[in-house]
Amino acid sequence: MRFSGSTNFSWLCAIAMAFFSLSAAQGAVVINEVESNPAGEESAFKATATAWLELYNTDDKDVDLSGWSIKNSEGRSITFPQGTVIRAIDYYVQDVRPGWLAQDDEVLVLIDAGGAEVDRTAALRDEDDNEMAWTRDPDGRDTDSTDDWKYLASSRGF
Ligand SMILES: [Ca+2]
Ligand SMILES: [Ca+2]
Ligand SMILES: [Ca+2]
Repeated sequence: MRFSGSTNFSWLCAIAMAFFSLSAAQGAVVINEVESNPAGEESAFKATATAWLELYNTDDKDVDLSGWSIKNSEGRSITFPQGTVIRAIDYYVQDVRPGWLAQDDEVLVLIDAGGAEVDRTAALRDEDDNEMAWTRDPDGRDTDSTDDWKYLASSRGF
């Protein structure tokens, strides 16, 4: 009997650590910056500019993005190919096709290879045809608040 208490405690520790590892892993990569309206024309046929989004890995370990995807507010997805890796404390930029990023209240969702939601942006509106973009500030800030986001001079890949 004397040992049952510590056994239970060990189990609780194991469960708590499992939860902690899980949440730490899922929180490691965020959608960090979105440029839906770069200076120039990004619509099809006459494009002179390309819209893009940036991921940021807040963890000190590389993360394998193979099979992860980004879904836009129309439900269309971009899936990262096998072998896609985002380095520790580093950025990954994804250019997108014309029109893929809405310039009016776009919400993007990052989904891992198992189909679980990893991150979600605020509703981002960029009607200015210039080099300003929505970014988490500071990079990686994620409190599930619209205050995480600021409209600043774009910083693609850094
Ligand atoms: Ca533009
Ligand atoms: Ca812009
Ligand atoms: Ca950036």
